[in-house]
Amino acid sequence: MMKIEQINLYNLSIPFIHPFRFSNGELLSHTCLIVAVKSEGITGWGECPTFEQPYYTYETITTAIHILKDFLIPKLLGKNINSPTEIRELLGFVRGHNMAKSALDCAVWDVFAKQKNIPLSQLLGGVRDKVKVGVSVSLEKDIELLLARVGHYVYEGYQRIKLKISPQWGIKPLQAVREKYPDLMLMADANSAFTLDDLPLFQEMDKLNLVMIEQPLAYDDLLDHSYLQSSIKTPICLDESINSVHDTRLAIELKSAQVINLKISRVGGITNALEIHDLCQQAGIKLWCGGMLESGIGRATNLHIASLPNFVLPADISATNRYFEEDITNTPAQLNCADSTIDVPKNIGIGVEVVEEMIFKYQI
Ligand code: OSB
Ligand code: MG
Repeated sequence: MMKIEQINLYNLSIPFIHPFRFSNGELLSHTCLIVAVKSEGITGWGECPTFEQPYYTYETITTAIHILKDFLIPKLLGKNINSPTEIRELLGFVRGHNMAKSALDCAVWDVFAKQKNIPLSQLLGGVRDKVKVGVSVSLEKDIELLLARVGHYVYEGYQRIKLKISPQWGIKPLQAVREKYPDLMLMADANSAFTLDDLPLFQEMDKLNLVMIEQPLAYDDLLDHSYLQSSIKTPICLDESINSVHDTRLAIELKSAQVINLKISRVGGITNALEIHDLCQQAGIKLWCGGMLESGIGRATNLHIASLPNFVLPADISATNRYFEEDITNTPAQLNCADSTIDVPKNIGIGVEVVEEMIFKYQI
């Protein structure tokens, strides 16, 4: 039982070490919203990792501030909550805006874990203390630069590499990396840049022994993905197309994918993520935890959910130094290079302490 006494909202912009390019745009810094939910001396933290532009989902920093300030936060202030699972219901009067909702949902889950004096992973039913991870490699100006970047990450110990792909480059980057690393766990993420007309390209990709092809077709499609999955043997993974439990049920029924990249923020919070997790486990759909280039707060939350049993493929959760010069928490995430894992934080709640000076340093 908790009373939501106060909610603080911060807008941060943390510069990336390298710009992050994908089929839809380029990001120079991680602009995000951080929420702090306060209850009886405990502070819970959550991150809304939407971009400034509607290039991934329709949400932007500006819409998220609007929805949080004018609708979601007023609904929660002063409320008594018996279980963190009540947040989804309470915020259900707003349609969509999953990333705005997710920040509050995660912060309340953090408060409950801290009240119970246990790590969030334990509250969620996690079964492992470290998580297999890989790295998502941004589009580069040419193949040589891409190979250098991939070489750097492989040298650091990442055992799974995800390449962003685009119509401009086609299959060439994948072929180049596959040629140099015949046994690497390699996968592609198209961020919806292709259509079914590109079937011949995907049939070529099918020969490269990829772990999966992520979101090849439209961001709101499930049907064409089903056709594509029936035409190639490489597993298709859905990212942008899965925003709810309902989307997940449709994808299972339509056989649109064999794998889902589950992001807490994209599905509107932990309660939805848990339900999707269980649904996929029953249906034989494999999961892995995706990333939104989060700060140390969102990344910590992701590590906890990725400790659940059906997260069976390497996560897009990389070490802090893959993104930023420094972490806004006291515990930068580090790669265990021997087995390409990152430890799930062991302390209570999200298990990392937010450094207040860092919040002010990066606040805009
Ligand atoms: O499509 O998975 C994606 C980052 C921002 C938006 C969308 C995606 C990504 C990534 C990066 O691939 C994953 C990460 O390292 O956080
Ligand atoms: Mg993706």
